[in-house]
Amino acid sequence: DNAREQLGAPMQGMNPIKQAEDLPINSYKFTHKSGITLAFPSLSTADFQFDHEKAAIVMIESVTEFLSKDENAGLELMLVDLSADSDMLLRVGRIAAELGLNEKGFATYTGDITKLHSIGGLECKVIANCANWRLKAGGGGVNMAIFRAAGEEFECATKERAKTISPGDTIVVPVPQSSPLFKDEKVTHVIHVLGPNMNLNRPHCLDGDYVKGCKILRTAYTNLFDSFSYLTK
Ligand code: AR6
Repeated sequence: DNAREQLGAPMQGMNPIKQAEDLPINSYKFTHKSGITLAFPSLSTADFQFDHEKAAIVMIESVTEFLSKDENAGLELMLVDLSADSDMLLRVGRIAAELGLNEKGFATYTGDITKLHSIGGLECKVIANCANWRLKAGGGGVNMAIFRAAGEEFECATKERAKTISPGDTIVVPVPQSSPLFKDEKVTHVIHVLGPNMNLNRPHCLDGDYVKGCKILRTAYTNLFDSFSYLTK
């Protein structure tokens, strides 16, 4: 609960609105001001090899549903990816712009999710991680970057919470105040999420079953956004 209090009321400078000329070409700024932002990567679309078109639709539907609920007023969701050429950023950015989601609290951002404050000048207190089922450090992608940036104390904090995670589930871990992720990046919570896996070389492979896959992806996004919302209450 202490950790929840850290989120508290919106802080000044929290809204990641940037000047138009600073924005990477495929970033869309929030067009309303509020305060508390979840930064999240596109679940399952790199190492887990999920189809991008299907993933974009599920993400947009989940984002739309979340932002339409009164109880989530003032909360913002920001999709982050490393490269301005990211296929998912471009797809999702395009659909979001068409649907006017940027006025409702959705944005995309190009950059490293572990350096949003030090490099991006943003303050996203909650970030999401594309975890593996053993909640282990390393592996690659966002998981490796977050565990590396957060240090040993965060690895211990994760282990204390849970040993494994099931597809579609989330595990919320408060970031220890001694962690560089807390000190340098102002991140107070990491939400581990396990998305659906279509990679034959990884556990829980769905072997191309996109009926199950889309259902699990939908559940993963819903659980992620609900965990974020819960933290802010
Ligand atoms: N900052 C922002 N976005 C990133 C970063 C970063 N530092 N690194 C990668 N991305 P992935 P998955 C983007 O592979 O497909 C791991 O090995 C990336 O471009 O991290 O769910 C775990 O241990 C892509 O758009 O997640 C799991 O076993 C998105 O993040 C497995 O990968 C997700 O890519 C999970 O695979």
